[in-house]
Amino acid sequence: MRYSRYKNGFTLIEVMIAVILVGFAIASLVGANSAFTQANGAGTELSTAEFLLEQVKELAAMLPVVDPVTQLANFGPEAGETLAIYDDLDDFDDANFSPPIDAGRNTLSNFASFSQQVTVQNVNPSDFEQVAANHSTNFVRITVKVFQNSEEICSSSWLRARY
Ligand SMILES: [Ca+2]
Ligand SMILES: [Ca+2]
Repeated sequence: MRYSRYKNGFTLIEVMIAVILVGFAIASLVGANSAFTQANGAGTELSTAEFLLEQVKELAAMLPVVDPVTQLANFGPEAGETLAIYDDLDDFDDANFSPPIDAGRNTLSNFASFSQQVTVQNVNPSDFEQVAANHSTNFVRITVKVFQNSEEICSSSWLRARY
């Protein structure tokens, strides 16, 4: 019979080839797994940085563009204002929060290796790329950069208009 050789199972060579193939498969899975773990580590830093960026965005979204009392008289924090009572966007110009803060202005000591840097600039209404003198236009650009150990991890810029 032509197929009689196969009736008693696999030959030694076939078994050895199968063992080697399974070995290769396991080796490549182990390699892939450690690559995933590394990518995950970098992903955690990025998602933490993005979370910290969102906190500043949320906080900024609740504030008017200029101070409700002094209006255009002053760019930056008004006399006596500290983070706890900052009440307009330009109060946050040049602010650097290290450790970072959340949208409720609480210090996030758990993320002490991160910091948030905020810049607030007026921009030209006909060309938002062009920075204008403080309070000279109705548009401001807020830029937030999140650093980890002085390395920039992520940043975001957006515009607000004063009505
Ligand atoms: Ca203010
Ligand atoms: Ca102000």
